[in-house]
Amino acid sequence: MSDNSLFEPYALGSVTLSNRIVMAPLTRNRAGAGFVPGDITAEYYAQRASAGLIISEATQISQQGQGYQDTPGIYTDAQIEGWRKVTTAVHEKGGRIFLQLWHVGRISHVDLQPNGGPPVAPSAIRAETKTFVNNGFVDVSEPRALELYELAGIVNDFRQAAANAIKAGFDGVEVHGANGYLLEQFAKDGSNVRTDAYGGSVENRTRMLLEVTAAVIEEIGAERTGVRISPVSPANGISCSDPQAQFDYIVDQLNALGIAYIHVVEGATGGPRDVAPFDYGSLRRRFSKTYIANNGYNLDLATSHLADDNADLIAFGRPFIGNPDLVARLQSGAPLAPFDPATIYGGGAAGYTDYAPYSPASGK
Ligand code: 8OZ
Repeated sequence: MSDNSLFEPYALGSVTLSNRIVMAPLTRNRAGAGFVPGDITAEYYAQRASAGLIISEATQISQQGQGYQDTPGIYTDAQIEGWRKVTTAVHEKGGRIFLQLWHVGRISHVDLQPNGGPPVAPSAIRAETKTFVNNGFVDVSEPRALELYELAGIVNDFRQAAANAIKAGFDGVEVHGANGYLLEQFAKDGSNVRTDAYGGSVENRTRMLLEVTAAVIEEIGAERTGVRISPVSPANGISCSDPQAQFDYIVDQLNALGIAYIHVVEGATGGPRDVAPFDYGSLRRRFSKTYIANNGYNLDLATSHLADDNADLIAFGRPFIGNPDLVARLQSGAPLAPFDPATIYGGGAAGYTDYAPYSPASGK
């Protein structure tokens, strides 16, 4: 197995990763009061620090950007201090960690919004999906369309959040441009019917993502900035009539901005990889730096995609929930442990920090 490049180091921007396995962002809803990550979250990520790179759970850049209960933020001093414990714990174990910056847009609920107001979106179109709030899954609230004058403030929230992430000790940030959240709501025409400079053409629909990315780069540098996209995923009730044209353009522009990586959810997020035709090779060829591939990978698929040069790094999501030592298990051929679906979202240590590394004695 030593000839498998999955287990070899890799230079990502200015950081060296000990292998090509990335822990994908996973929402776990365990932040404490004030949406501050606690000691248990530091323990959870430190347990998984053998990943070449950890990308944190999606983290809201403002209260307006929150869409689910008990997700962490990166806009208060207490949140920065909470995250500093996480980055310190991961670095002490030799790991690397980026923070995923998140604005949910319309995927939210009035109970989470400032003054109980409506969530914001490019257009006032409610998504056919649910959010997790008040300890249960409920329909998302009807959003209001953002006024043109409000957009610069959101760009600035991303910029400030990126600065805060570096202050908290992160190695970089990933802009969440995927899975039906705000930046993808702008990019895909099923959720954007604006008639100003942020809607209509492929170029206009991409404007918000590019302004956010440029602001983050200005703040922390392109070598510490990545962007996650999900060209054909229907996650969170999103749709796009022309994903190949839209995402070829997005990736050309991101390439011109010089970011460290694109992180591509191939297919339906957490679902079938072949949900719709799409040429990921086109994105790969258009982007000169690192391509992180995600969604439904196992050891064989990861190995073959690296050997065929379809990707530089492979991100695993759900397998990291039950396998803190996923890298060692993949390398040794040990079986993977299942995870309990009932404890993914919310709760305490159970189903969070109590998954054990592989034990040859028990075979689990
Ligand atoms: C599952 C539950 C809540 C949020 C994503 C941030 O899909 C998420 C998410 C996933 O990117």
